[in-house]
Amino acid sequence: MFCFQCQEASKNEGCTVVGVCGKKDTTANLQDLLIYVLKGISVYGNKAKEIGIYDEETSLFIAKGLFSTITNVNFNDDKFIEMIKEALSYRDSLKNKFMDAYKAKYGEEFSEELPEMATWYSDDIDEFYKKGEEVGVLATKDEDIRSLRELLTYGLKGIAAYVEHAYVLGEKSDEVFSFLQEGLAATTDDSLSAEELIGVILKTGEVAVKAMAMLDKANTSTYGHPEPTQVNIGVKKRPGILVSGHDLKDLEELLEQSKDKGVDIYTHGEMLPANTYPFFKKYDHFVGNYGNSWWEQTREFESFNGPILMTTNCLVPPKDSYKDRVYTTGVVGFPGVKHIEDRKPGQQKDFSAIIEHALKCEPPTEIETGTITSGFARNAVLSVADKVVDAVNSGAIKKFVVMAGCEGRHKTRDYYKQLAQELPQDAVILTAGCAKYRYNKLDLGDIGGIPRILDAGQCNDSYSLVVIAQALMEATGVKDINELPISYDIAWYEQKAVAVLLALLHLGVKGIRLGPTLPAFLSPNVVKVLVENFDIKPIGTVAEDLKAIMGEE
Ligand code: FS2
Ligand code: SF4
Repeated sequence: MFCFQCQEASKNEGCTVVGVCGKKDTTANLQDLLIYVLKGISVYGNKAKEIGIYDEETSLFIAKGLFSTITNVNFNDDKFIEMIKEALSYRDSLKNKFMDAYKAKYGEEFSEELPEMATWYSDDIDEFYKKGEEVGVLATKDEDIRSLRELLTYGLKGIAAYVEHAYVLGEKSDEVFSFLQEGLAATTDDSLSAEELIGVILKTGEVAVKAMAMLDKANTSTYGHPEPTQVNIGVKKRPGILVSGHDLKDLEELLEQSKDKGVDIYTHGEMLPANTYPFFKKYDHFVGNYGNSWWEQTREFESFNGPILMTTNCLVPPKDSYKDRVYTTGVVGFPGVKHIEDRKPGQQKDFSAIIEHALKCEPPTEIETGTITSGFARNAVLSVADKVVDAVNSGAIKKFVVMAGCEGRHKTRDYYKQLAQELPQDAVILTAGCAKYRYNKLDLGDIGGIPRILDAGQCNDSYSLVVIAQALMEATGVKDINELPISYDIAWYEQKAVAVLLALLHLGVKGIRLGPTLPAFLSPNVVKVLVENFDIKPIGTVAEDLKAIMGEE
């Protein structure tokens, strides 16, 4: 195996024996083979589109396939074997449609030479494992082309997750779906120069903004606009079910099926912002958030005492002490962990097993009490836009610091807590994603009623931060996004953060600080391009960065 797609890649170079995330080498190789076949489908998909053939089911399959290979989503070899088989069948059916249409249109057989991923086939599982070893990241020998191809692929994985979430709520875009195939096909094209690949990567940022806007629309049109909310972090006396991940539809169906059953529902990690949606507030048994970000689950799932529903990333390989209480659903999977099947058309998923399980469990052990504030998504912030603009104009707010992104295990991430603590009283933190758990329980006060930590929601809600920046531009008459009093100090971990980063670059944002380390998949030359064109920089010390952020260097 060789994997370097996340921030915790071993030695910031790559995992080669087993993933720091717990991914086995066999799983990594099967994931590589799945990506390889998805690229093969995309080679045909791209060509088919040119002659007017588009298949939504195949597009959705590609999105789910990409999503399932994001860090901490699926650890189950059997699932990847099943998906590789399905992928080969999708590829061949699309190929046949394309070949027939081509012949009908041009009166001759299609005879262009195609890359191997468009033609390779096997139904032998041993061969899957073997082939997976050959077709991973290191198959591209040139370090810079490899870096660009992977940067592109990881951006596409992030977009795929947004697309899948939006699709479940009835929002879709042929343009975004098609771009997943265009981007994947570009990674197979040996004739593309580094400059041309960079062009596709920047377009990925543009499509990421569209995908994020689509997901925002899906969420807010289904569940209403998040409202500023004090979310309870203590526990109640009844048995509970803990819901983690990002999938709001799963939460909705679980809440509906569990009402009046004698159980309470709590959020964990990235599900916290669900507590701020008007739609979910109507459930009396939806009682708050338990614990912190994803990596603390090994301790917090233990003390929760009840069953846990993992709707998406981040799953940490569960300890035996609570493994029987973990349920996965959707694209998530782990060997030996119970999986709740997908919904059938027109029906809900069946959460009865997890509800019955909860009733046999002790209530959660309290680990903290009080509340945390969330719900400052775009609508809530824009509803106090006058107040915010006045505070900026009067100098009461000198700086907004976007500290969005991911959390992770590394001790170096204490940087974000310290920076939050040491930011001067006239700085406001804008956040989204699980990165906030480093500092969202600190009391940083407010500026004239505006909290100094504005939490827009999940990493999936980063679009809110874009809308807030654009609204500030409009209100202050600033023409260049970089003239706004906003500084970006992004924490990254997995591939959705890569999509968000590319979105920010597309919007022209310069001077982003990225930490706790720069991605292992960026070669020195690619870093150079990002520094020269976008002034991207790694985080420094808290003291240095504070000065620079506040414009005191
Ligand atoms: Fe956090 Fe993990 Fe949200 Fe990422 S829960 S790092 O995959 O999705 O951000
Ligand atoms: Fe390593 Fe991250 Fe890949 Fe897991 S996802 S194998 S931790 S680089």
